[in-house]
Amino acid sequence: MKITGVELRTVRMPLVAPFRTSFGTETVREAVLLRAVTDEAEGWGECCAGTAPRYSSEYTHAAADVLARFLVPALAGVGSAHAVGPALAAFKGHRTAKAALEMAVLDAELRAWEQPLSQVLGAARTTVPCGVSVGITDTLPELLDVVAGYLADGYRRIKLKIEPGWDLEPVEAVRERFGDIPLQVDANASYRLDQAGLLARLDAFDLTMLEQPLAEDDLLGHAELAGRIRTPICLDESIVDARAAAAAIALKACRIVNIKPGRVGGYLEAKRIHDLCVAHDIPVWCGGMLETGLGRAANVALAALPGFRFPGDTSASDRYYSTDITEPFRMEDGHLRVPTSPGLGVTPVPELLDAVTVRTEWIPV
Ligand code: NPQ
Ligand code: MG
Repeated sequence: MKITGVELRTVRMPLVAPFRTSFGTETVREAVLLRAVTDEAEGWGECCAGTAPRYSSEYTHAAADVLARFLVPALAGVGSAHAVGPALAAFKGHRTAKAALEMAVLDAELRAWEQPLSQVLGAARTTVPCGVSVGITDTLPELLDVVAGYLADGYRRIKLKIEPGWDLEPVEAVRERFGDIPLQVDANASYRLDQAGLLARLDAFDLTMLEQPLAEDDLLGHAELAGRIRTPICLDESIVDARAAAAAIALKACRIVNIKPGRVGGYLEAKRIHDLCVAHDIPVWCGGMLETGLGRAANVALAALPGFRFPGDTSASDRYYSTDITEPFRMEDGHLRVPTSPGLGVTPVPELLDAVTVRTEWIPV
């Protein structure tokens, strides 16, 4: 397979409701999408970086810039997805941009081979259970209404976003109102180790896990915290690649791993982390980054692997978008169907894609 070039597109998609976390409030999802053109097939990629570098150091304009200047041109001579990572290794960081590029080449390659992504990754199921991530609200009654709506939709577990000042009370209110539902929390690195006493009070609520309480680069802090609380710690931001996952497991910094392909540099590295975690008996689950139907399709394929043992943030398309750029993912009995067509198994609808595109650039390889 010979790669001709890559089209970079920046899209802006309105969210159905503002999504508030400890690092800010999003009302519009800006994302960089890629279309890899080869002599055999075309493939789509999605960069999960956000508008501002608040979740991680990456952001959309920087991702588009590093792709155009360095990453896409470095694909000269690359003929398969497995060669993308090595070809980009000389460039430091920018994992979400690298992940998007590898995803586009992988999609093109699998479409040429007529193989679905799920099969190539090693999927063990045809549907995956869905969880949903619930943003911070202004009031507790508002939060309870939002959670009630998602439970009525059929979501199999609820994840509450927390931050200092919005933690014990919302968790207690949700437990009191909805009883013994699968419930977990995500702090997006908003606590410090000296708040371990406060976090230990979450133990009373039987949460499935506490996700990323401390800073991204604080594996030792998480290991220390793990000795002071009973709620299992799950790491998200800290797991930037398979080596970080190995270190976190060795240090006992986490008992569960959130896998986001964008955060770790691609679906192939995500698969390596899955295999490593299975070997260490560490359950994993698939995170979410407010993906369009493209990233959602690939995440659902990944979430079908056997080591994924909790419902993911792989929600239905309508959790985020009233109109997606692909055929929307719909929840059936709390599950999404794993795509079965070659590659991602979904393609953008040209008119829908054009309607949300704010910038297009062609980068020859
Ligand atoms: C998490 N996702 O697990 C992330 C955080 C997140 C579904 O909770 C733009 C770019 C908006 C990145 C919102 C969920 C985002 C974003 C949330 C990441 O930590
Ligand atoms: Mg998280």
